[in-house]
Amino acid sequence: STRMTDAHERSFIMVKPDGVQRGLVGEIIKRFEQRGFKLVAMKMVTPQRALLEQHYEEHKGKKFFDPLLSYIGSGPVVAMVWEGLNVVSVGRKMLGATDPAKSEPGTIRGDYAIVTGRNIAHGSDSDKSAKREIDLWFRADELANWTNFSSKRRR
Ligand code: RTP
Ligand code: MG
Repeated sequence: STRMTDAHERSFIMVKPDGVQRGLVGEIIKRFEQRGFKLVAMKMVTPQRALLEQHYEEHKGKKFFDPLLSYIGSGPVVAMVWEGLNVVSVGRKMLGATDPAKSEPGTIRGDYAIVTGRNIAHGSDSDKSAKREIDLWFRADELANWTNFSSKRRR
């Protein structure tokens, strides 16, 4: 839901191949954990072209589409789902601007990247995109349910 009070809002966050190769997986996970978000799913996978065509369908026909798919499909990515209040918009702020030249220092791209074509990580740009992307990358039974965890702990 897009309500500002949805503590169970989810976002699809992906460490791209350059982020994986540069050893930034732990750093990115650490930032989301420390901010207070909960990890609900994670896997390392080299994505097939068909999946990437769907994932980036909004960019089909643009000049950077083919280079983008080659880049993301070039090696393993770490696909994750993070949960928490406003995780979509806060996650985008944590990533920084698409073009690292415009990303503020302190953001992931602002601290670790210099070019748009190698910008370390992806984050869903809306609640609707998040739901679509999570459905593309994960089966329902791959998502942890934190509500169940906390009720188990109380018992
Ligand atoms: P992302 O989807 O990966 O989180 O990035 P974003 O929302 O910040 O940017 P978006 O406009 O969705 O673009 C997706 C990815 O395509 C590559 N790109 N290259 N050469 C270019 O002009 C260009 N524009 C975009 C980037 O890797 C960007 O993250
Ligand atoms: Mg995008």
